[in-house]
Amino acid sequence: MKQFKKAILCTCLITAISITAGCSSIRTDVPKEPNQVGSSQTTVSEMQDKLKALLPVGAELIKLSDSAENSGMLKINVDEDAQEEWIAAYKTPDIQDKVYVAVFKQKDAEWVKLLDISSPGHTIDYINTAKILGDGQKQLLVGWAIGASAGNLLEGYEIKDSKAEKLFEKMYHKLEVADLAGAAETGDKEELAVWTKDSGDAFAVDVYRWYEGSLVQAGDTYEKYFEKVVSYYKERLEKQPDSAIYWYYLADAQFKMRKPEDALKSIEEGLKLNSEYPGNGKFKELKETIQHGC
Ligand SMILES: [Ca+2]
Ligand SMILES: [Ca+2]
Repeated sequence: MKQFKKAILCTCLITAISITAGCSSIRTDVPKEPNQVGSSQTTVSEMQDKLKALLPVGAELIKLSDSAENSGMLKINVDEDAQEEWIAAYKTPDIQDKVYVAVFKQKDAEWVKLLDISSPGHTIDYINTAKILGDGQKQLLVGWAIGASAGNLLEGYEIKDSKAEKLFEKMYHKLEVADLAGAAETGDKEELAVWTKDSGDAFAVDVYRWYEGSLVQAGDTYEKYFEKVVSYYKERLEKQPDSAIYWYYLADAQFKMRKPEDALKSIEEGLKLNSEYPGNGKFKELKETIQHGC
């Protein structure tokens, strides 16, 4: 739990979380930058020069992770063929508060730019690939940091036949990307567990999966996934039992993991506090939802 807390508060730029059956574990999954690139033994430095030549004049590559050797480039497969593409993050000299991400693909001897997107925020929070569509390929995920309060904006892109198409946008404060098993999914789609900040370290949590053209709530993953959310709030309530917001989200998590009786008990604890926020009205709303869902 301590490890999870540390990780979820971590502001590492590139983090992926793998969840295995029966337990959860966390790993920082930074795609590797090889010392040598391709069969021609091109060095990373030479590769930087090649890609920079395709960027606007004066563009500077920016770091994609905290690792010292990070060069602002990632080698990662983002489309339907087995060959890896290069992703570069950069800034231009004229607009310093904007970040760009470009994807390059090698076609014959040439490198071509498939995608060049700019941030609505000032920096990058997350970048990786994941099996969102469940078609056997991985799609590109880019999380732009908007601000401490507003959080981050996640964008998903499908890159196919040398064309990039934006699939979705989703706001988040903390994000987990993992293949969460669920009864409604027979493929190997990865799900997005989205933690949205409410107040302090209290988050509204939900899990989403791609289904028929959009991200939808993956309710079939709740029973297993929300075990960790329940633990998260129970741990905080041990130290701060008079926090109504923790009781509220504990009840929400218990309901989602199909423990309505536990959820109703948590609501009663929350109601006793007569808190200004989230207020008894919110507790009663949740109670009604639970009673209708029972
Ligand atoms: Ca590829
Ligand atoms: Ca899944």
